[in-house]
Amino acid sequence: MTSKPDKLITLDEYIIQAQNKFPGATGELSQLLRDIGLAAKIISREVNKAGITNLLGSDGSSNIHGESVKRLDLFADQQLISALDRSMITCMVISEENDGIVRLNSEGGKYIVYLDPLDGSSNIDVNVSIGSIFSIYMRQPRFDKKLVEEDALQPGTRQVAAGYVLYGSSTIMAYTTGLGVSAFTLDPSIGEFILSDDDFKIPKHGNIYSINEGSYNSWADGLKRYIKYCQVEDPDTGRPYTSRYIGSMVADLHRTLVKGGIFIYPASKRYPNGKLRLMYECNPLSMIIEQAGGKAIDGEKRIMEIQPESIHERVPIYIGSPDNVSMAAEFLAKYAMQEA
Ligand code: AHM
Ligand code: MG
Repeated sequence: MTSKPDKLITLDEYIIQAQNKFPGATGELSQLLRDIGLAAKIISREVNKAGITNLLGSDGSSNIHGESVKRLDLFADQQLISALDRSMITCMVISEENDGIVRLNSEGGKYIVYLDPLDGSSNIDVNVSIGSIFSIYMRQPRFDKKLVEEDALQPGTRQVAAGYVLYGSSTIMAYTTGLGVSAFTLDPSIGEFILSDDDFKIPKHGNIYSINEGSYNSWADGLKRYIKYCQVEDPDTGRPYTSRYIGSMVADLHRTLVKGGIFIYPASKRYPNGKLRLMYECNPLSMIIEQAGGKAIDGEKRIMEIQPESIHERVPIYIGSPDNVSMAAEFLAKYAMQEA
């Protein structure tokens, strides 16, 4: 469910208009969002021509001109980090592509940004949708004024903004600053993101479930039974549901936002804590989904209330339409009690 704008507004205009509603705003968060928008346009351009410029290759390979090329995910990482570095507002970046924290030139900058520069990397080589994810926190004041990794270990409820860019059949950027979700579509002919949906809302219930069923045998009993419930025929509740799984979280989440349903990446034998990362995959997409009226839990607890212990930690996730997520949680709770 979306709310279509009645006139053409670019991402930059929209961000400035939103900022003007808060007279005391410094404009720094607006600048940060515009920096991410600019990097997204550059990444989108490279994603679209990746096949011809050899960006699909590994680090150290050469393109047809004999120039050395970077992998697309490293390229995306560099574009986003240098865009954030230029405006001197962000003090620290944590990215899936870097083991430790990345200190930027502006040590005094007031924002900390988490990035998954190019999510869905296994889909890069097969021309399937991929995405970038970002999550923004304020730096908390410290008595010694030093900048340390612990400054970044804040629960998702403290995010001041979060969003994603989906490089699909068109490039879409969606973000929230805690006042609903806005989405923009890139018009490549003018190189601008144009507001396509203001105040995005997820359907309360959806008929699609999304999970990698290859790990079925090692799931919790409650999850096995919930997925069977999704598959049982019951026309009154729209079952059997449809199964859809792209393998790029951003793409699976965008579909869930538009059409409703549930996306799950559970704990399994291979991934005892789930595969997806709390800080730069689950928290930002949970903020988007909650702002759109949905729910995101780890099976029991709200994802955004988890106190992180490390910057790259993983967490199981059940996310999507509120009715679907609540139903999945009921199955998990009921059969966990029976297993205990
Ligand atoms: P990545 O960050 O290495 O790309 O991994 C994250 C991706 C998600 O986008 C997606 O939901 C998941 O991995 C798919 O994993 P699997 O192939 O195990 O189903
Ligand atoms: Mg990822």
